[in-house]
Amino acid sequence: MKTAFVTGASAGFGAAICRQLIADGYRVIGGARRADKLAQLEQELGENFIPLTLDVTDPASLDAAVALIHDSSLPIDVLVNNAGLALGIERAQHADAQNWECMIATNITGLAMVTHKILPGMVAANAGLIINIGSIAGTYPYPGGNVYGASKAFVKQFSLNLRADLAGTRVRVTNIEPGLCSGTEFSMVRLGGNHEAVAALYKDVDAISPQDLANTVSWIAGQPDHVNINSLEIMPVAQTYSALSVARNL
Ligand code: NDP
Ligand code: 8X3
Repeated sequence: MKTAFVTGASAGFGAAICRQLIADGYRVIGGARRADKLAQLEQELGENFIPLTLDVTDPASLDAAVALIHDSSLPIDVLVNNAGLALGIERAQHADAQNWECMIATNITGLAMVTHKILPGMVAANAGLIINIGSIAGTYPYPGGNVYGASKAFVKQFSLNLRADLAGTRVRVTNIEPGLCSGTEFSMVRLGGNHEAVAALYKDVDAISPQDLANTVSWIAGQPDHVNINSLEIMPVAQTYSALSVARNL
């Protein structure tokens, strides 16, 4: 049985990915800070779900989690670097510095350090797949995207650079770049629990669902060993590009 390690398993995409990978026949180690949410998922998914309390921004927590994984003698076949968040939608000049620090610590440092811990085992086994959850925000700028979008641009380039470093190995790396998705806690976290603003964001929009994203992960993980999906951008049909803005009489 193959083992997957999914970060950010307690909600949203991460929980849906855990459900899907278990349905696909994987044993899944699910990491997140909220142990109660992970315990609920364990109740639902049974013995093939292994909950792991983990704060990717805390080196001691990460060390302890990786020690548990090593002690369990479960080689990680698939790592899904999903834990991440956006905080705030203010323009840069009005943004909260602590929000920026938290996004950098989680989306950049956390993702890089989880990878740093897991990658050597994959290279030693000459097998494995890392799926990073980036965002369209790493490609397309928008007002208020500032550090969040930049953190996802890091994920995009880090994924490509990993591919370069892994030349000559059979370890695979994919960056998934989703657009607007409903049914997760993402916007509630970003907008500080403002239910009205969250409802307005998703009003009358057929957005991507966590299951759509889990299906995408499942498809990537199901590719033959010689196939690497470098990147995959996925938006709802309802979302598309718009013209650049022009300010007049500046
Ligand atoms: P959710 O808020 O629903 O889930 C985020 C998950 O990350 C939670 O399980 C949370 O668990 C976990 N997490 C946050 N901080 C940490 C941390 N320090 N250590 C460990 N786990 C952490 O959001 P989504 O499911 O929507 O987002 C998942 C990923 O997808 C993120 O990287 C996000 O940027 C990306 N994304 C989301 C889109 C969307 O529209 N929803 C679109 C594009 C990308 P806990 O709080 O228990 O630690
Ligand atoms: C989440 C998608 O467009 O809200 O990463 O930044 S977006």
